[in-house]
Amino acid sequence: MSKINWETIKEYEDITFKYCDGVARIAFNRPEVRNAFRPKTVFELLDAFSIAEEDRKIGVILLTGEGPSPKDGGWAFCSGGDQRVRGKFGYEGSDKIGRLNILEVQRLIRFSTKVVIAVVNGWAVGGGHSLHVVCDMTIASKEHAIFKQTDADVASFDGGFGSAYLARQVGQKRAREIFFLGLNYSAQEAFDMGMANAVVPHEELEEFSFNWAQEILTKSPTAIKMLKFAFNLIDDGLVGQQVFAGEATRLAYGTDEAEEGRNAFLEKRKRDFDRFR
Ligand code: S0N
Repeated sequence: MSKINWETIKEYEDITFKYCDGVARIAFNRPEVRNAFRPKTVFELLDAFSIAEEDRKIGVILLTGEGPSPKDGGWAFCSGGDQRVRGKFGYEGSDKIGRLNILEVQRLIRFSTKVVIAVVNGWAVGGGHSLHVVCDMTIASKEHAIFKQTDADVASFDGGFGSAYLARQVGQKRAREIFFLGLNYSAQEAFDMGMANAVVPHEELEEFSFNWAQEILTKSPTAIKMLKFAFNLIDDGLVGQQVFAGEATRLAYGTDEAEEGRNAFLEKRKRDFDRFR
């Protein structure tokens, strides 16, 4: 039972979205299917992540799964795409349009100005495994976290962030093993491989993650954001450069030099940058 006084930010059907002291908690809420996602789940995630991104009170986002399953008591972070609604062209909602919109969630996490921590409270499988990979950090339940990449079992393949960043984290050979064999890995094995930051007794998982978030919140938000984008930059190519450069431009706007450029234009006078040389 969580000792944190979470308050609901917004009600959804497939996820929960809560807040406490600068921290947002977004959780899959389909424990009966090991927190598999369908298009509706993903639309709700996109909404919640967008709200969290715009909310200045929030500095850290915890991504986790509700549980245990009412059916059998099993725990899950996320078991990937809901195979029951997978059609010929992606995952289908009530409109019957095939989508793979979880990739948009991956991008929101990757390019979020907030730190996103995967709190892996159970199975992290398939597209759920990819989500933990794309998060900034991963904290795993000692008893219940199991990492497994089943994409190739179900003729699916995350050839993007879920495999490329994984290889950055655990090395090429290990990443290929994880995808090619689809074995189960414990929290400790994930930690030893470098894809989990901490292994924590299940009872303490949420409080531990919340405390890490609180520590991050004591740091300079600008420094944390610039560090996140600097870590991303080398792997994100021109998009990484664009994100980093955009933030650098915003910082530069704070200088007297930038004000001179803007004011000279607005005052219709000749700009004078001499004193900044
Ligand atoms: C998670 C597993 C290992 C848990 O096993 P366990 O504990 O034995 O439980 P089960 O009895 O198997 O499951 C309990 C109930 O939950 C249902 N269920 C579980 N997972 C799913 C699922 N993904 N979809 C639908 N239902 C699910 C079970 O059917 C069972 O229901 P009942 O009680 O009614 O029988 C085990 O369940 C397992 O292996 N699950 C499947 C994992 C899987 O293969 N997921 C899909 C992997 N692929 C993707 O996610 C790719 C999609 C994707 O997002 C993507 C695609 C392209 C590019 C990028 C990505 C990306 O990865 O993001």
